[in-house]
Amino acid sequence: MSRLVVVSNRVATPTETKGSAGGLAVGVFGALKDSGGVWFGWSGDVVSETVANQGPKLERDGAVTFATVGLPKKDYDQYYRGFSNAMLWPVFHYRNDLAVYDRDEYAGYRRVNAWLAHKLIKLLEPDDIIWVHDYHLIPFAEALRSAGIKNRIGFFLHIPFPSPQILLNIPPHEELVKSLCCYDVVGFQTERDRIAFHDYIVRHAHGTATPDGHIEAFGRTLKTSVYRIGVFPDEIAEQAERGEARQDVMDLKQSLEGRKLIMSVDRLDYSKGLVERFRAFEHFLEKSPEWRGNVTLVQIAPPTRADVETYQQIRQNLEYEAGRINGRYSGLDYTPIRYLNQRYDRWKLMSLFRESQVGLVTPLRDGMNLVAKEYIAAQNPDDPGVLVLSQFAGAADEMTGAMMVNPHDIVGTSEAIARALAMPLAERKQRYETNMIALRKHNLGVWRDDFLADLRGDAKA
Ligand code: ADQ
Repeated sequence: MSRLVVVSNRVATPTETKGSAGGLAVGVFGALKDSGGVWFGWSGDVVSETVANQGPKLERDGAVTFATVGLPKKDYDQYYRGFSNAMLWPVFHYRNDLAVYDRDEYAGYRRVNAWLAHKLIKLLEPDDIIWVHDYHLIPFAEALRSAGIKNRIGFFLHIPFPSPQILLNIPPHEELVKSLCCYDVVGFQTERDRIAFHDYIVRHAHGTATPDGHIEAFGRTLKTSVYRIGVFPDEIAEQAERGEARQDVMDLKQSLEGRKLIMSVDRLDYSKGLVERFRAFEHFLEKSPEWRGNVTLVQIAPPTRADVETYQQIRQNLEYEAGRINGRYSGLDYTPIRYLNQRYDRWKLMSLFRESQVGLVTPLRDGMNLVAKEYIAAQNPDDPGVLVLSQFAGAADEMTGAMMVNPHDIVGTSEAIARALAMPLAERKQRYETNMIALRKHNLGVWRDDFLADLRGDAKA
């Protein structure tokens, strides 16, 4: 079997891949271990030019080499904070209003992609297959191709692909799509993302796209497909059950004093619909006085990208909203929203999911949303909680047993919370079973193996 080379903006450390990190790191590491290979990308450190220009730092773990590089401040600002997170992220999440375009940042984005590609070339072998992840690295294959690299290269987009009318807001949209066409396989989370890409190819790039995903454009042919990212549900169930008896979880239970628990866990990001969620919970308390004092929303939201201005604003808005709602409905011994800006160990999150009666996952737009899937997998099959899920999360296509909401509809979401809290056991079990069938069908291993089979299989053709 040819070696696998994974390229992602951030590389999980060897310790993280041993289980404390999210499932994704564990899933990708599993594939690397099977075939042997390299995981290449940014270390997460901002370093001096001199340090950055040294070769990648190599750490070995069995057949897997972790190869990381630091980024100089200017590159971090232009490639990561700038074009990736102040332009691509908002537009791909349909938030043109928050996008900031700067030509220099875009040039920096391309320059860093080319620089990273050249660092990787020294580690490549002729029959390696290369799997590139996410929006930070769209031009990566193009840079490798211009250096004469002929290996099979695949790309997986973890976030939504916007419809063409939205994408056109990015001034260099054509260059970006042309760069994507330098891959051999391009994978999306959902069918609607793939169709949006096909639409652009046909309407704006004078290319062709067949329904089975064969694309011809910009003088290249490639395959597109949908690979739904998932979780390992049995592992999560086990973690959740084991954690139940641990002290932190017992303490939380005790502090609830018999109140029902609604759980929400997200990175602190404007795409996650947190303000709308808080308002829906407020509306629910307003309309259901019998629940005041009897239900607590725990919102866990660790800050991310704190040096991007829009992220500072969302943080302020949320603090204001949480304070306002708590001011309105708290009692001497009751706080309706517990809002926590921290990261937690995975087992703790899974156990909290298991303790709760409702999982409230209401992004305004999300590529997939793994929290929704983790929530289901963590439930006690004999007494499962209810997932209230945004129709705009990629996970909504599969989690058909969830109560679906439009997160912009504050009243609708508040009604769904009320229904979820009152739902009889038989209906909860039925919805849980429906979701579990889907979770097992498309677990994380299936996502990874299907993608790699397409990348490798095409290589045989
Ligand atoms: P994210 O936007 O980060 O991922 P999500 O899919 O929900 O969103 O994954 C977040 C992960 O981080 C989950 O595994 C969650 O448990 C974990 N996490 C969140 N808050 C945490 C906390 N406080 N402490 C510890 N862990 C925490 C992007 C896309 C998604 C897509 C994924 C994977 O935006 O749409 O589903 O990639 O493709």
